[in-house]
Amino acid sequence: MFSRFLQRAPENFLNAQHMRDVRAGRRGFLAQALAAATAATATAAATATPAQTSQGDPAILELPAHSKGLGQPVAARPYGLPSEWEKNLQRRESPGLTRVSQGSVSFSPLQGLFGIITPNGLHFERHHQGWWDIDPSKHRLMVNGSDASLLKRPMVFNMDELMRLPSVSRMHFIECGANTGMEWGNAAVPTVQYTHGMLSCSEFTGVPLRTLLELCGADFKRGAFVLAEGADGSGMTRTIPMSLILSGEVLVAYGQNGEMLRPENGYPLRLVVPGVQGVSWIKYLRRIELGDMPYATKDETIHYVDLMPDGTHRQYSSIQEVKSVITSPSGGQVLLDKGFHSITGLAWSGRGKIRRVDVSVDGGRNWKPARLEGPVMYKCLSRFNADFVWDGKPAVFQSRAVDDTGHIQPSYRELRRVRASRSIYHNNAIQSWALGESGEVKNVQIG
Ligand SMILES: Nc1nc2c(c(=O)[nH]1)N[C@H]1C(S)=C(S)[C@@H](COP(=O)(O)O)O[C@H]1N2
Ligand SMILES: [Mo]
Repeated sequence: MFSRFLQRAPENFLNAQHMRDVRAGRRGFLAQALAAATAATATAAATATPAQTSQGDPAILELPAHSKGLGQPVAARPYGLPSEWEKNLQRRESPGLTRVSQGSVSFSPLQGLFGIITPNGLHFERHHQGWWDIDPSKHRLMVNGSDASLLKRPMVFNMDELMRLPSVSRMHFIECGANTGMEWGNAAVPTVQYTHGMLSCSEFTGVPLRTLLELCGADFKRGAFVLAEGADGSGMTRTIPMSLILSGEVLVAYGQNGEMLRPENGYPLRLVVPGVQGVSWIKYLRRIELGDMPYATKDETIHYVDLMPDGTHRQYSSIQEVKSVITSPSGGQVLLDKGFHSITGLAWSGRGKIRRVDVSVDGGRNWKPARLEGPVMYKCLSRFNADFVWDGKPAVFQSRAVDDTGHIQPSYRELRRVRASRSIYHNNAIQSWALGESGEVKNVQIG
């Protein structure tokens, strides 16, 4: 899988020269060894099926050490780790984004991930005041009412008590409201890891918040809002509307992809608020309060508001609208050669399921439906694929998603018409990647 390794090279925007070198070498090799296969490649290009193989490569005839010796014993590593050869696939901090790393972001390497699930070690991180590894035996969750008439039986749960309750497991994406926030004015960062990497998707396990509120005797009519509070020093507090909670989809979660949450992601307890921006997914969850009006906390008034073109601020715009991005080929990657390449990417909507994704290779003049790979789930990432045969000329890759409520992902022109260009949050515009004649792919903005 030579070319896949190249495409998954690390901060590949920094390594463009290396990739050019390897590609040049590969080209030379291909020229010699694959002369006979040229006809086959041309046919493949015409029928859009991959045909490049390492036919004629003498490496297949050599017996390497691992075919002759004794391998490693079982449980040499009691908790498994990725291959040594994959160690460049990392979440990365964007240098200079914040003054201290405790109040920063690490981005998921979307360019190197397959399918829809983010491995726990590569889930993006966003902390306002650093992360903690909290002793679960000491952690407590309090559920109370803003006054005694709203909630009859205030309770304090420990982790054992929570984990005895009936649980559900659901696959959902989480996207920080500031994802793609650096791109509002112009194309600013080189790779999909930095343009879209505040996005991850996991199977979360926990107790519906509704169940806990029922146990505590909540008045669901008057108690129209819930305040969720984290245990870290940032004093993260967010208002969650009861309409989301009543549906049963808001979870008090302890599980992530079959194991306990990672400390960076809120161990031992976090809120899961499907479809809503990441800031509402309170980590290190310590308190739930039932109230009868929105709380207008600091994280809803000073932060996480949208600057509108007329200078006013929009509050509580929490839904992550329909969005998609091509993860490969994407900024910083280099296409090895002309011929067949698979275009692949992710689509999601905070309103429901993805209905379709269209892909353009000419900057939005022509669109073709991509293949949506199943299962396509509610408020979850969906994987799409499309075929591309490169003729060696410049191209511009774009994807445009539509969700099952009929919302269509906007172009930059359409988005700026209603949101202008000086916002931070909720940029769901169509992403463009420009392919040059050299094979290098770059972040550009169109329209
Ligand atoms: N307690 C607490 N919860 C928090 C935060 C935080 O700093 N402290 N950050 C929020 C923000 S802005 C986001 S985008 C998500 C990020 O979740 P992750 O770090 O698991 O990716 O957590 C949210 N919940
Ligand atoms: Mo966030």
